[in-house]
Amino acid sequence: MRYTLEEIQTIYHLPFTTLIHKAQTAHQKHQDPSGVQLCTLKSIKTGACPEDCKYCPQSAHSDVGLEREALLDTETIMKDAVAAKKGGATRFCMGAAWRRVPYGEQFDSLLETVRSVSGMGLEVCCTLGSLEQDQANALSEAGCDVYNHNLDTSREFYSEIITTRTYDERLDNIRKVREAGMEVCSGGIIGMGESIDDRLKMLQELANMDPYPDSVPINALIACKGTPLEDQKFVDSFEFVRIIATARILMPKTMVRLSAGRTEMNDELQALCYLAGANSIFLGDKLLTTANPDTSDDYRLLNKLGLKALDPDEARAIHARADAESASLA
Ligand code: SAM
Ligand code: DTB
Ligand code: SF4
Repeated sequence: MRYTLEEIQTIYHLPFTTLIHKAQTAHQKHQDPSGVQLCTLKSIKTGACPEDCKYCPQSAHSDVGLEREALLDTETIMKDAVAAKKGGATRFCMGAAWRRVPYGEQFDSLLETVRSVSGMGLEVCCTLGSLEQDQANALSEAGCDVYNHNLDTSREFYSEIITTRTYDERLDNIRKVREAGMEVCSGGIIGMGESIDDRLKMLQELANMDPYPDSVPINALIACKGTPLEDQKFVDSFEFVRIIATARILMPKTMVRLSAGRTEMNDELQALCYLAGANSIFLGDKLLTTANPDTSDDYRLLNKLGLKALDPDEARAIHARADAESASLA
């Protein structure tokens, strides 16, 4: 189904009550309404990234005072993976501040890490920058289930934020990920100074992919000191919730991840995001380089709301059932 921008604008600007109702209707049909996917992030190669993404504390073009780190070895990463599993995460996401994934020793070490984490029974996600097709294939074969590669914003606003790569390079990389048989995780950042239409155009790009991404992370900009976006105000709560709801309506089968920015959100706002169709979060006190809420606070809120950790097998069964129902109605 190809959405026009006008159709998406109509959804986004619905009365808030109707918007949430529509998002919930899609959510109740296609998702486990009581399940929240718990993912843990680990920065496996930090800082000194040659890309000039204005939002990112890891860009070498920013001056954040971040300690740079070489690629971590398998043993070190496995300690975090074990802790993540103990903490209740079902997916372990590894991020590297690379423009392109390197070949040679570093890639071999990465593959060993992927095999080890996958062998523990955790879903594995990697976000490492641009890949060659043979690297995508090798990652997939080693057990990487998902690759995260965000569009981040609209095609039109992209060059305001990043000049060292193009939107088409991003889309091309996503095609390689699919070709290799990995799930696609792709979303963006809200609150960088883009217009509402830029946000909707980003959702349009994502929703019109065939198929659309399996997960869509929606990040609220964390304005880090030393980045060109350090003075951006935190995104308006209701604009943020509207984006989550619109994403849920356009992509009913995707996992909508309430990603960066939760430390700035109170319980009520996070609950609104769940109501709008978010069903995935990062669990653990750190994202890649910035803070995330305490795990105990996250569990406290989930308990208060009667939500629980999503069982990946149960989620797949619900998705398949909803698909079969939709097919029989078609
Ligand atoms: N280097 C790889 C890439 O760019 O695809 C992977 C790591 S990169 C840090 C992953 C994502 O983190 C970015 O696409 C962006 O959406 C998000 N991100 C980075 N800095 C952020 C910030 N300050 N606030 C919110 N999201 C951020
Ligand atoms: C995504 O969309 N958000 C995560 C994950 N994918 C890799 C990263 C958020 C990073 C926030 C800034 C930091 O901690 O460095
Ligand atoms: Fe590098 Fe990714 Fe940060 Fe851009 S977002 S500077 S590519 S780590």
